[in-house]
Amino acid sequence: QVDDAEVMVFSVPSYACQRRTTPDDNNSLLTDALSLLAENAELCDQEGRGVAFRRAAAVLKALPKPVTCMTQLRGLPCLGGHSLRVIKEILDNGASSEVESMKHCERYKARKVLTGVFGVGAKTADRWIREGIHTLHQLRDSGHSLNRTQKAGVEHYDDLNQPVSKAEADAVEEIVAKAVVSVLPGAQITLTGGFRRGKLTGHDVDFLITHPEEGREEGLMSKVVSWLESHGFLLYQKTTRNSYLESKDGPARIASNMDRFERCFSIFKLAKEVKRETKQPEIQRETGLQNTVEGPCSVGDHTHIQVDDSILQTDHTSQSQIHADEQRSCEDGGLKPAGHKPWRAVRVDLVVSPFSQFAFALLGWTGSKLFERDLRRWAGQEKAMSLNSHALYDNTQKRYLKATSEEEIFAHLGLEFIPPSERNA
Ligand code: 8DG
Ligand code: MN
Ligand code: MN
Repeated sequence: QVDDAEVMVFSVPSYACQRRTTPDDNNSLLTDALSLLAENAELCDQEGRGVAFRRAAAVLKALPKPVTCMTQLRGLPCLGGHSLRVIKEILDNGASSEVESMKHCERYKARKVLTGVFGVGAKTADRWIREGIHTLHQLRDSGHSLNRTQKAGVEHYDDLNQPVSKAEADAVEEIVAKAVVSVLPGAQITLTGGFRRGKLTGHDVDFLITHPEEGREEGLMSKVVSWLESHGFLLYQKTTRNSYLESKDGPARIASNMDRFERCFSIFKLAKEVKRETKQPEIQRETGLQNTVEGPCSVGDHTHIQVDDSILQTDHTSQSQIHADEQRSCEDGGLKPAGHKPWRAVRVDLVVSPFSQFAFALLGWTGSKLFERDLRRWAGQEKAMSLNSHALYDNTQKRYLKATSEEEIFAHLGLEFIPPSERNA
């Protein structure tokens, strides 16, 4: 028994953007349980409950030491009665009965499998579940017609549900960098999302693309996508156009969550890391690209294409190979073991921002989602400002506040600067 007087009582500020949260977690037993409850609420389309559990998990994630007793949590923000009950049960018994029974619930498992398909959200999953569809096999046999995104999601289901490593993110970055400088010299790419925050794995790889001369970035996305497509790197892509400039919404609407950058949701065909043999030609070792990135297919006859000062290996049969794969997958619903293919599918998000909005875009696309949510809530509730990935508007002064760096945005908001690696709320 620990005496109350000796117990370390934690204290954390209530907005996630006021806290430093590294990728490590001293309380993963507790935060995993609360995250599962959050996930379940989100799968049930109960966003409010989901956010409440996410907030509770984030508070525990920010603690410098493992929680050992409830007394330590006195006065902590964002811990509601439900979350506290779950925490207490885990501290007492090592597990939460609610979480354990949820994990074994058929409906939960079905929701997880179905929303695990890229392009399937909570509503679609629930519609299918009401029809008795709980598995991918049942989905295939149901005869439902899937849209293009969902077809890709089913086809690459296993790959897309396997975490992306940092090494794979780096390999994707080299490909995207090559594409970007090839179609527009001087353009810049920045890794955003979880990998910018120092996470070791992710569900996708996120990039922000810009050019230091305002306006030069216009039309960039379609060129980048064409380059990637012609080099056989894309299994799927969906590009949406910028609509910010065309909008007449004005400042009143800028707090909206969706931003209007030109963006591309894609699935990359990434060569698996292959053990290098000594017979590698000198020139390939010097390029730097060769060691981590191979052409989409590393077997068969290679064609070498000169791009800038580097060489990319591209197998020109790759496109027909993709079509052959697709056909096979259409027949078996993408549910067959993939076998020994030399590549794997990786989700990649690309966003293009004009240079003048770059700092806001970078801040907005670095996350975490809860950190972003609280930045905007802080801006609105504490500072009478509206923040989004394009701009910061001061509702009192009735003007936009300019910024060319994340540091300036934090300063405008009256917040201490939190570096990306400490935004893992
Ligand atoms: P993970 O992929 O490693 O699992 O985590 P992540 O990188 O933090 O999550 P993400 O889902 O890839 O999202 C990265 C950031 O992008 C996150 O801060 C939220 C942000 N984001 C979207 N969609 C949109 C959007 O439509 N507008 C804006 N402004 N941001 C968005 O995911
Ligand atoms: Mn991400
Ligand atoms: Mn993403």
